[in-house]
Amino acid sequence: MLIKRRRSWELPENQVTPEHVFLNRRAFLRGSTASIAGASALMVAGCGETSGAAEAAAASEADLTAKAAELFPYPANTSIPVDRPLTDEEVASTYNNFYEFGSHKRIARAAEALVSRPWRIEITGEVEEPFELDIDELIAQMPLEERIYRLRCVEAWSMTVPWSGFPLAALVDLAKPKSTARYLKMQTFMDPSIASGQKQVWYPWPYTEGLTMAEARNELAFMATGVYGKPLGEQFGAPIRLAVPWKYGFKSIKSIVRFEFTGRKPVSFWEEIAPSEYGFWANVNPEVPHPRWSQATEEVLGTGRRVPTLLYNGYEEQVASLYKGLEGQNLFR
Ligand SMILES: Nc1nc2c(c(=O)[nH]1)N[C@H]1C(S)=C(S)[C@@H](COP(=O)(O)O)O[C@H]1N2
Ligand SMILES: [Mo]
Repeated sequence: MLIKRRRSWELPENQVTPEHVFLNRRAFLRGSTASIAGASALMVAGCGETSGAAEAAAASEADLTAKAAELFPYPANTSIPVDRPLTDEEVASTYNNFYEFGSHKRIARAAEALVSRPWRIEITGEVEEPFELDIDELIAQMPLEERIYRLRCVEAWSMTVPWSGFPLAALVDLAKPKSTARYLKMQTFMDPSIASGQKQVWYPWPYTEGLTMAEARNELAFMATGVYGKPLGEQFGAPIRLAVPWKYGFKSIKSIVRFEFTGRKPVSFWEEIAPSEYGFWANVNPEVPHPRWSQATEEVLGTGRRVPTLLYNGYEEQVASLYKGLEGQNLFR
């Protein structure tokens, strides 16, 4: 058991070298595509200006991402045990929920339209002083580490991935919330010109999620800036997404631009769409079925197997104390 556990932690480190090669190649490919587009735009003289700007933006995204990649691998935090093998990177990278780019799982290609660097982040609301900063300025100040987490989607599938990032508690400390802050509300970017899903006006864009301050400070609440030993691909929610593994996957909001500390409980995206099916807490519990299906088991992506789902997705020891005294609330949807 222990040996198996160690192995699953060590795996991503072993994979790091080839992944760096892959990343550099990807950055190179992007850069060169941009230059080809730029060059042909120059030949069609007259409308060079906007194309030139697009070229500069694409080049700087590739350069900034390559620069961010130099910080990898982040040191492994092996204190949180995981008893499942990692999901194959190819599987996890091609089966994603990211409604901004479509209401199906094959959004990876479409999500590449997202320009994930440079990326501004706003920290606002009930804090000593609201401020904005760049994603890489933020990363430079944070205690970086890699953790392997399980993710259980409310649709009853799961995966196990190595996130790189930092504890959300460190961002909370940087923000200096006032005592009036009771919740942390987070929001995804809003740009229907690149995210065609956001043209579907019946959805309450931008995607919004929230945690209590105690949840946000829990040791498991993690901000991921990378996965599989390199910066997040767009489909995973580049350049920064939440990972709260004891809750259903929809709480783990992607591509965050705004952190707002507030006295009022935020209404999240899925809660607003279907309050009888999705709530604020959304803690994993195999004994509380979704109104339309059982949550007792889950399909482990890439294995073709179903396994029993665990209370708090197996993280009861770390999080159960957060919910003492709240038993009357809808903690499990
Ligand atoms: N902005 C945004 N964040 C999101 C979603 C989304 O559609 N938009 N989907 C959520 C859901 S339902 C799940 S299961 C996870 C999936 O994360 P993954 O694609 O990295 O596996 O992202 C969550 N975060
Ligand atoms: Mo999900």
